[in-house]
Amino acid sequence: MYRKNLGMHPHEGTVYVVAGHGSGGSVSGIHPLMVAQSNGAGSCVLKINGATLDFYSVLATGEIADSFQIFKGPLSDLNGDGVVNIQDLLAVIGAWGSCSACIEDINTDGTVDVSDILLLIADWG
Ligand SMILES: [Ca+2]
Ligand SMILES: [Ca+2]
Repeated sequence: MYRKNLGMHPHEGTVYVVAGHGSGGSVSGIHPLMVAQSNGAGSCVLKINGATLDFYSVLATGEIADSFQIFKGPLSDLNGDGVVNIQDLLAVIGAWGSCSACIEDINTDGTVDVSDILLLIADWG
């Protein structure tokens, strides 16, 4: 699952996919933005279900060469289950106080406190 860095706003963050599946061939070098590359023939599949996007790089043999998942939901959904409920609230309470780069610090001000609970309550459900 891709979870963007803390401190980024809802419209920030990018995942790049270069989907150039062809008939294979030779490729030399790697683009600086690319973490990995594959020369195998195949296709890319996007499966979108509600707030979840699943990406699969499927080779011609049917083998899944790579995959990732993006969940686009409220930051208050700390466990990524698609709802903001008591489990997320308990996680905030459990991380109460000074907190550096933790997901419970919903407003990313360096402290888990009542401000984060108010944001969580606003996203409840
Ligand atoms: Ca949740
Ligand atoms: Ca906070």
